Amino acid sequence: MRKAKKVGVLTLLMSLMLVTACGSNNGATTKENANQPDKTTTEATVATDKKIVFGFSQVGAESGWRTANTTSIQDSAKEAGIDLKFSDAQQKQENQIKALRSFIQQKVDVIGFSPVVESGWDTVLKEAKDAGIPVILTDRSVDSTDTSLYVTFLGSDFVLEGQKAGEWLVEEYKDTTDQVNIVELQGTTGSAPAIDRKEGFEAAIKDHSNLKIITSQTGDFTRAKGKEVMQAFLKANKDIDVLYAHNDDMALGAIQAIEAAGLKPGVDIKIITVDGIKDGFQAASEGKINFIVECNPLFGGQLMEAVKGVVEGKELPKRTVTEEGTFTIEQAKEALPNRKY
Ligand code: GYE
Repeated sequence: MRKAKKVGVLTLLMSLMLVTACGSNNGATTKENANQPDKTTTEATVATDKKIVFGFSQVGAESGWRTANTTSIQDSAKEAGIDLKFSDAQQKQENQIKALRSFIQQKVDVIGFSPVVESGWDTVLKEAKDAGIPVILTDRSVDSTDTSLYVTFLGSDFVLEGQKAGEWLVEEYKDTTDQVNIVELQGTTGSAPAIDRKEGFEAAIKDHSNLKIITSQTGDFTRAKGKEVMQAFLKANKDIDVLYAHNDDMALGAIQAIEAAGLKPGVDIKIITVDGIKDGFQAASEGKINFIVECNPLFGGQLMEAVKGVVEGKELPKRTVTEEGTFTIEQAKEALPNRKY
């Protein structure tokens, strides 16, 4: 089972690397041969060949996952020879709407964005549609009932991630009927990963009445907030057994609060997280995080393929789910040296 999952992740990584390798090679060839007379035509073709202009609105830089995602998108655009107009919304929907409107005004070829929250996109998406600009959703989706407002959605299955987290917990406590007190650090309020990771987790533990979420609050996917909210949790509750954090960064902040309170993360309080950034793996290999559900941000290559596909008029699947695994402390130790993000 795990082996199969690992193979899936490996295949994905290898295909991403392949896309990367092909892209950089092409660029190098054009430059290297620039002085050779028989390449003049190549140069002329490159010069007149209109580059695809891709406007992308990113959520922000709130987490290690996000910065890895941004790097992947920027590097892949360069490798694919796509002109990327990148805009950082600093976790604010109004900034994203402004960015999308500006892309429409600039008449970019394709718009991409990772919606900070699920709701409230219909108007601006209709504006893009009326302007004839196709929209690709990445990472997070929208709750619009009109799916014609975007061409394709590329990203993880967040409900499944929450479910994997909950299933580990059920297994971990299968031999006890004592109450297990869980505290939950949610992601950004109203965001798809916060909503879905909560839903999947709750569904997985619902038949085990001793597994109880005693308190749940947003930590906005950041370390600082994760620390602050965990401090408040620890003040209000003397008996916390488990922390379920919707991402590594919040858990890493919470670990500082737990240690400051004189408790041992991973032992006195078991910790489950989502993402699988290097710092998370580091904490897991030190035994401070007990279980990581992977969420892969390295889909820049796939995204650029989709951008090109849309421009070429190819039919794209409405939904592409990124493949992901899970890691216990032992598995995290083994995988840490080869983590790519
Ligand atoms: O888990 C979190 C980031 O949308 C999957 O956003 C993404 C989430 C990721 O801030 O770390």
